[in-house]
Order: sequence, then C-alpha cells, then structure tokens
Amino acid sequence: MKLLPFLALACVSLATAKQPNILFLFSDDHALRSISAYGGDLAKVAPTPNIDRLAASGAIFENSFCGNSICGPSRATIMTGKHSHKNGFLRNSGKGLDQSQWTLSKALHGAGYNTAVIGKWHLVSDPVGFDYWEILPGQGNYYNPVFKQMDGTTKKFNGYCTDITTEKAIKWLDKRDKEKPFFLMCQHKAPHRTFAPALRHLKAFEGVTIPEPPTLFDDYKNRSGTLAKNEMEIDRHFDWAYDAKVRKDERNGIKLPGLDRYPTVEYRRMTEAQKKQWDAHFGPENRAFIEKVPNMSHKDIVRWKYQRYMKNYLATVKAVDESVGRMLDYLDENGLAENTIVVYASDQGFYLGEHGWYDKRWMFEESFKMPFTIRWPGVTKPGSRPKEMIQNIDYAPTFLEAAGVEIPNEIQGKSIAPVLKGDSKEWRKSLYYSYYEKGEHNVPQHFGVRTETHKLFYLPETGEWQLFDLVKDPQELKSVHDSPAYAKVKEKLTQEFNRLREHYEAPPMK
Ligand code: SGN
Ligand code: CA
Repeated sequence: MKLLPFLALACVSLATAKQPNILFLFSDDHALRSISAYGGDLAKVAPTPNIDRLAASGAIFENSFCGNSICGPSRATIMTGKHSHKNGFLRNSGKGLDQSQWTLSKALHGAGYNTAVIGKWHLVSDPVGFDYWEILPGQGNYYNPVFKQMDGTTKKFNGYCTDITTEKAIKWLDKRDKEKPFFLMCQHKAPHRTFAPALRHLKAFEGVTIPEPPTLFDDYKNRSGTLAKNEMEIDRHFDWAYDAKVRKDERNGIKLPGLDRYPTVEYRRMTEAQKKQWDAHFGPENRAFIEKVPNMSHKDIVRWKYQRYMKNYLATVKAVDESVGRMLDYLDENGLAENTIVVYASDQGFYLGEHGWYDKRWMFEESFKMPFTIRWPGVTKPGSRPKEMIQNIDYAPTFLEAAGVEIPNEIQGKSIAPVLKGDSKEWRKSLYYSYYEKGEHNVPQHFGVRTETHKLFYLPETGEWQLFDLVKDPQELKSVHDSPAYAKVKEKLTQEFNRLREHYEAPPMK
C-alpha cells in the first residue's frame, strides 16, 4: 500500500457495516497485579469487580506491553501507532506531541466519528482531532482538580478527580452527536502518585494485610549496578509526608528514616471538611505508628510503609473500577453495549513493592506490562485470555480496522483483530523497547528486546548488557548475559534486537 496523506485516507474509509463506537477507558500507572482478573497474589485484595466484569465478557491480555514505560511517551504511541523515536515524543519533558503527524483521533474524526478526550492527557500540546476535550493540566490533581477547557481557560471542580472525569464522560455521551459513532477516551489520573484515594474509600482496606512481594528487600545483586542507584525505593525514596501520608506535624518530633522532603500537596488542596475526613482516618493510624516507631526494626518500618502505600494505591484503583462500572452500565442502559468496543488499559505498569520499588520506567516485567482488556462484540470470545505479545503500537491500527479505515504504512503496530479471532499464526515473536528519560527516579536509558522466553537490554550509560531467562527466572533477579551456558541465546537475541531496530528504523543508541 502506498503512503496516503491523512485527508485522502479519511476519504477512503472502507466502512461498510455500522462502525462500532470505541470507548477507551484508561488510567495512569495501573499495574496488572492489582487487577483481580489477572490472578496472582493480590487477586483477593484487588478491588476490581468491574474491570473483571469487562474481562469476563471480552479478552484479557497477560502479555500486553508498552514500548517506553513512561506516561507521555506511552500515550503518544497510542495516538500514533508508532514507537517513541518515530513519533518524536521520547520523554515526559519536551515540546509535546507534534500533532501535525498522523494521529488516531484525526483519523477517526475524518472517518466520521464523534470524538472526545476527557481527563489525563499529558501530551503537552492541546488535543487535536477531538470534537470535545476537557483535560487535566500536566499530571492533574486528585482533590478539587482543575480542568483545562477548549477555550484555553482552566476551571476548578469540587470533588474527586476520578469521579469528576467519569461524570464529564457520561455528560458528553449524553450530549454527543447520536447520528455518528463515537470515540471517547475517558482517562483517569489514578492510581498515579501520590496515590490519594477518594475520601469514601479511605477505610477500604482497614484491617487487611496486603501480601508482600518476595523481592520487597531486593539486594540488587547479579544485575547492573545502576539498579541500586535508582531513586524509587519504598525504603529510601518514598517520601514520608508526600507519599506515606505522615505529616511533620503528626510526628511528635520523632525522626523517620528515609526521604522526607516534599510538602503535602494534595492535603493542601482540600477544603476544611475534606481535611477533617482525611485526618479522621490517617490521624489515629499515624499516632499509633509514631508511638511504635522507636521500637520498630528498619525492615518493619519499610513493611509499614509498604502497607500504607498499597492500601492507598488500591483504594485509588477502587474509584477507577467504579468508574469502569458506571461506564459499562451506561452502555447497557442506553442500548450501546452491542455496538461498542470497550478497552480498559493503563499507560504502563508499576512496581508494587517488587524489587523494593514504586514507579516504573524499567523494562522489567512489572512496568513493561500494561493491563489490557477488550470487549469487541462479535469479535472477542468472552473470557478469553490470549497469550500473544501485544504492544501499545497496536491500539491505533486495531481501532482503524474496527472503524473500517485503511491502516497507513507508516504505522508500526498491527491490528490485534486476528489474535482476538484466534487466527494469529503470523503474530510477532518479539518486542522492541526503548526508555529515553533521564532525571527523576534516576533510571538510566535502556533499549531492549523481549521474546516469549528471554529479555535482553543495553544500557548505553554504562555500556552494560543484561540478559534474563524469563522461564527460569521470572522475577528477573539474575542477568545471565555473561554466562557461557547462554552464549547461543545471547547471540540469537542480539541478532533479534538488531533486526527489530532496523525494522522499526531506530536511531543510534547514545
Ligand atoms: C511525576 C511523579 C513521578 C513519576 C513521574 C512520571 N512525581 O513526576 O514519581 O515518575 O511523574 O509519571 S510526582 O511527585 O509529581 O507525583 S508519569 O506517569 O506521568 O510518566
Ligand atoms: Ca503513567
């Protein structure tokens, strides 16, 4: 197929059957392990009955990955169907997404869709290709958030960001142009840092003990020395007031080990009534902790922080899940479910204490993976769990296929429709990964390849290679790059890495 300019492409819409609506439900930093449909050790505590409901009525992918495990770049990839080096959005910082290039929203809009994005956007430049948008500036806030309006002004709304985003999405659905199919991106801030729950959910995990991952006290041995230099440990870098919610004025002068630098940004945003609810929950817990702390071991303090982190994280997930439930109910109640593709995904994974960490960025499984569940009436088999490796470059072409729009050559992903239909003999056997940011959390740049059984990546800063055997070492605790037993695997993966870099036209690694 020849490369078609956008306008020509819009005109050659192949749509014959009724174009399905596309409801894209998205969140920020939602790790797979905290969705109970994925199973695993957190399944019993993960508050996700509605995401599970969606998964049960469609397909859920265990092997779903991003191309660059950071917010803006992941979103830019979704909007363009291309890896970061091709769409130009390599890091969160920067000029923003160049929307003069081909984008999903422009293509669907051109193909007759009524389009909207509501909530977290994080692509710096204002949305293009949307009939309606109302977005959080930058990272946005949890309490009483401000939303940027289409006329460039900002407005503050009282309440909890996840709920407000949902209400705005439903309001738009009510008012949309019903003659057209819709493409709605409903995108939450949660469960992103600083993991601030809806006040009604503060006590959701009271009395519950969250299982600890086996690597909560990782020693970072047998891997690149850069791991120990990251600044995302629950132990050393989870800020006491900002992240762990123990304010300075609540400490009785006791000094706590670890990072203690940031202000209580979300607390300061609350009304007096909201603060009262917050304090009624955290106050007594914090007092009890401060009393105990002089007699606690360092490890027990880390464990306490882990519990505090996870309960707040999961409580923010609970509101996201309720949002998914409300959106699914809306489709049911309005007779839209049968002709609407629904996706729930998040921009990358996240560390929930694995390797002692929070945050993401690394190509290790927990942050490389994105949750992805899709219900495409007539296409997905209810309750299916495809094993194929999909990536966020695939979303745009999948939606284009659904909309009957020809997929331009420049797009690097592939429609996952064949996988959903169980016809995936030709499906990819390897994935390309790149991470370019340098700064917060001190994770170095790295570039790699993952197959169904192994992972290889290169760290230009130190000139190191890391190789992991995902079958024998699923927690990725030992690089076998220099092990003679893996010489053949290493050679094959290096070749595959080079092949992928050529295939995706990746620039030299610096
Ligand atoms: C913010 C967070 C970081 C986080 C980045 C990227 N700090 O800067 O912890 O890694 O976002 O996250 S915060 O104090 O502002 O919460 S991303 O999801 O937007 O890429
Ligand atoms: Ca994110």
